[in-house]
Amino acid sequence: MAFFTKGIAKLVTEAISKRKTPFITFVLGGPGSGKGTQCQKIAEVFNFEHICAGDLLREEMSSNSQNGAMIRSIIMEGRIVPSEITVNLLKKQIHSSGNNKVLIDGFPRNEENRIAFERIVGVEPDLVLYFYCPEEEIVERILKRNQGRIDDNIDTINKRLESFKKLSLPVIDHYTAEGKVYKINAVGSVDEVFQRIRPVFTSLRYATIMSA
Ligand code: UP5
Ligand code: MG
Repeated sequence: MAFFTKGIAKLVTEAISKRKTPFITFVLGGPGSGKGTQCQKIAEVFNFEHICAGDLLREEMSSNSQNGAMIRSIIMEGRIVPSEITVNLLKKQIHSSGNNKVLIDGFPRNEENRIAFERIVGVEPDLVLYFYCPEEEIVERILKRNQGRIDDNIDTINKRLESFKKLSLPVIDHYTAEGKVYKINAVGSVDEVFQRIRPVFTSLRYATIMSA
């Protein structure tokens, strides 16, 4: 908000509200790279809806639904849940949010996820944030987290890292070729990292006014 007067902020809000489809930002990066932490801040400061694919799957896993046991074993193995399940959970959440600016945290994780989202939800992302972080930092952060996640142990962390490199990096390459990726150095304090992200969303506001 710092660079904008109230009048301009109102114009931006109106410009975005005229879009027929929500403004979608995919937030990608290795496990523990800070996606969730930074999404919370972006959501708060720039008024986005934060939808975390992993959280939706963990809720589904604990809900005793027919897919619960399958999701649990896939998460334990650091593999990727079938696209149909995740995309339908995301679609429901996007539609019920009522917010036309959405951050999708930790999805798509492979090419199949990406294609299924485009097919089932019928939109493509406007922007992709990619947090890059060295593996030693990732391992240290996750082992310190201590929130009882079933995948926060060294065996599963190594499998999550392998899945990320093998399956998720090609998705980032795809969007890089489309010119949609904004790469963020995820090392530093939470506030330092947020200061690197902030200009993306402030310039976005400006671009939205220009194209409105
Ligand atoms: N932390 C954060 N920022 C920090 C900083 N700048 N400096 C120091 N510490 C920092 O952060 C991780 C930890 O680091 C926290 O303790 C935080 O305080 C600290 P966080 O913000 O939680 O990082 P994030 O990138 O969100 O890490 P997360 O572990 O949630 O990432 P994953 O991508 O591994 O987890 P997710 O929940 O997205 O997915 C879990 C599993 O679900 C996947 O492995 C997969 O099996 C399954 N899944 C699918 O199959 N499909 C999907 O679409 C999504 C998930
Ligand atoms: Mg997370």
